[in-house]
Amino acid sequence: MAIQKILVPDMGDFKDVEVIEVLVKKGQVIKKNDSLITLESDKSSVEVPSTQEGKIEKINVSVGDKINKGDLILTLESKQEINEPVKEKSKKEPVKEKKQKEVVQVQQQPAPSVPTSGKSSASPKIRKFARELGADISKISGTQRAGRVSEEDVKNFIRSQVTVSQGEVQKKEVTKYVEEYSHGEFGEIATQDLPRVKKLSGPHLVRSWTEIPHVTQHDEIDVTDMEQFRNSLYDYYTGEKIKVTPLAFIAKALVSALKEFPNFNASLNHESNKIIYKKYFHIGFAVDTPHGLMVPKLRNVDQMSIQKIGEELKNTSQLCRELKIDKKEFFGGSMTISSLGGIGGTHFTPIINPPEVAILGVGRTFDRLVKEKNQIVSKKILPISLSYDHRLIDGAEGARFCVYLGKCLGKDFAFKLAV
Ligand code: CAO
Repeated sequence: MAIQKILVPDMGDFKDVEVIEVLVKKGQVIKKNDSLITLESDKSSVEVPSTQEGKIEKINVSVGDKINKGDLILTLESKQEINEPVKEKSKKEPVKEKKQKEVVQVQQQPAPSVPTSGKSSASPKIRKFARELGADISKISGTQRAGRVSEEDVKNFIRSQVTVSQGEVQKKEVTKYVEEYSHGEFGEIATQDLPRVKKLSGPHLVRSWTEIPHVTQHDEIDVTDMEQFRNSLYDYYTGEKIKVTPLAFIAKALVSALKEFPNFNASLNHESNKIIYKKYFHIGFAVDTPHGLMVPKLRNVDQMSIQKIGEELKNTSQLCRELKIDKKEFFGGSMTISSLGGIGGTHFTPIINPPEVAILGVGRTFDRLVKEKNQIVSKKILPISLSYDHRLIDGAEGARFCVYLGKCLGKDFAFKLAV
C-alpha cells in the first residue's frame, strides 16, 4: 500500500482559482479519472480528475480555498507502488505546496483539468444558476458554440425533468438521495405520512421554484396613521369596536397597486408568448391550516369595504381549516398575500403561486423611534417582501410597486384606499 498525492495540474492561465465543490469524501474509493474537485475562475470552471485509483486518506482542500498548480488536493492509499512514497503530515497541508519531489506523481502523470465533467462547459454564472436549481450541469447538453451550456439550456433541462400536467408533476428521472446513515442510527425517530395537502402543494411549489426566476424586494412601510385609524373603528349603530386585522387594509391597498401596475395582475402564456391581463381583482391569501398551506381567493376585492374584506378573510380561512372550501376557490387569482404578521418575523422570500406572477409577503408590524421635526416619535413599521416573476416584471417596476403600496398604506392611505 502506498500513499500517493494528487496535486493540482497545470491549468494554463488559472491562478488562485477558487474551489467551489469538493466532489469526494475521505475514505471513498475512487477510480482513475473520477472528478475530485471543481475549480471556478472568472473565465470558466474546470473539474480536476484523479490520476490514480485508491482510497482517499485525506482531503487537503475545502470549498472556498484559492489554489494553484502543484497544490495538494488529497492523499490516496493506493495498491499501486510509486517511485516516491509520500510522508504523512498531521496538520492540514497548506495549499501552497510546490516541492519538486512531491509533485512527481502529477508531473509524471499530470492530472488533466477538464471543462466541467468533460461533457459540459459553462460560465460560472450558468453553473451557479444550475446548482441553485439542483441541476447537474454535466447532464446538460449545451447548444452554444463548442457545446457551451446557456441559461436557456439549463431551463430546458429542468423543464424536461419536470412535466406538469393537470396540476400534477411527474418526475421523469427520479434522483434518489441515499443517506449514508439512516436517521434511526442516531436516536429514536418517528415516521408518518406527509399530509395530503402538502403532497398536492409540493409539486406546485417545485414548479414555481424551478421555473420562475424570482426576485424578492424587501421594504418597510410607515403604517402609523393606518394603525391609528384601524384601532379607532367602532360600529356606528352598536358602538362596539370593529376588529379588522391589518391584512384587510393591505388587501385593499394591493388592489389599488394592481390597478396602477397591471403587470402584477397578469399571467404569462409561454406557448403563445402572450401576457394575459386580468380585469378582475381576486386576491389570494395564504392560510395556515392543520392540514397544510392553502391559498383561497377573495373575489372582487375592489368592490368590498375594508370591513367586508375582514369578514371574508375570517370566513374563508375558517372554511379552509374545516376542509369545507370549494376546490375552484384555489384558482383564478390576481396576486397572493402571504401574511405572517399574526405570528411574527419581518422579511422572508415568498414563493410565487403560478400562474400568478407576484406575491406579497407581510411580516409583523413593529415600533421604531424616529426623529421628526426635531422630536423623537414612535412609528409603526410594516415589513413587506414582494416576490415577482422577473420574466415579466423588471426591478424598477418592482421597486415602484413597493413605493406605491407604501403610499397606499402610509400617509395617503385614507385617500388611496377609498378609490
Ligand atoms: N402586524 C401586527 N399584528 C398583526 C399583523 C401585522 N402585520 N397581522 C395580523 N396581526 C394581528 C392581528 O391584528 C390579530 O391581532 P388580535 O389578536 O389582537 O386581533 C393577530 O395578529 C392574529 O391575526 P390573524 O393571523 O388571525 O389574522 P390575519 O387576518 O392577519 O391573517 C390568515 C389571517 C388566514 C392569513 C392567518 O391566520 C394565517 O393563516 N397566516 C399564515 C399565513 C402563512 O402561513 N403564510 C406563509 C405561507 S408560505 O408557507
